[in-house]
Amino acid sequence: MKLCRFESSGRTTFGILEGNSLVDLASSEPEIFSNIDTLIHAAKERRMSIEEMIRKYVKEARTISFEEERLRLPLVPDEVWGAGVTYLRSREAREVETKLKGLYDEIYSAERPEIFLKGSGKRCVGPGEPIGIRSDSAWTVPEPELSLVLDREANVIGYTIANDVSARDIEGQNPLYLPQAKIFRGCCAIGPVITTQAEISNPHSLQIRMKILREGRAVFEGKTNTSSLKRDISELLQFLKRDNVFFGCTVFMTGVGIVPPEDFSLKHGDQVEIEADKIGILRNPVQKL
Ligand code: DO4
Ligand code: MG
Repeated sequence: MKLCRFESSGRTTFGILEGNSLVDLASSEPEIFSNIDTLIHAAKERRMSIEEMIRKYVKEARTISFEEERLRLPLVPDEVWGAGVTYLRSREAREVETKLKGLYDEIYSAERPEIFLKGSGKRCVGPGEPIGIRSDSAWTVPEPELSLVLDREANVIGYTIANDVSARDIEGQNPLYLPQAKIFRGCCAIGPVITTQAEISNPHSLQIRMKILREGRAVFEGKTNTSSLKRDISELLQFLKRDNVFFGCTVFMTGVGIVPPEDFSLKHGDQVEIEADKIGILRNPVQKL
């Protein structure tokens, strides 16, 4: 199932995208279907799966026709975490940008993966909302990443796509600047939906695509497959979970495998489209801050 938040009659509601329809689950049981958190909680209390809960109430819910503009950030995560240098392409690109040669070669093969805090849902944007370029960055790129949606016990509830927008010049200057390269207004886009875990039997075989449009023309196109991930997703998750605490829902980005060439930077007015099999396309305009 594809969980989403969408605009209906002037308010944001929670439901599912089914074929060409948006089903407003909150219209049937507002307390259960207020958001993904309340749904997870209600399902646990009743010892039911999320899918079973939805099937139980879906017939009573109001349905409207799908329009992409209606989609909103599918969840407001308490925290967003990221894994880094999990694809060969990310390792190569980072080695080019850094002054500390060998740093990313080492992390790519080390037992412990790179894991960093990207921020909270308050800095995330949803479908159609602007992602940011820092005012002090001249080299910023989008990073399309398959991402896990986790509950309070760090169980995988579903999958979404996140755009880990990153300032490569700041990151390349000094690795200690990573939080500044990664955390700013509009630094993370998430969406268009959360596809429940049951629908994705193998997260290691999903095609990821990215297209960047400038004045309507594609100036970059790339693709990868999650089969090229250096590490198993469960291994990444084990490291994230170790002695950690999870509040509400967490989004965990699994790293980027598509990086535009070194002379490419996002510009104000660009449009970024990132796509994953079984999840859909997330489109965001770019804004220089
Ligand atoms: O070490 C820098 C960040 C790496 C990252 O974000 C990625 O590989 O996706
Ligand atoms: Mg990344």
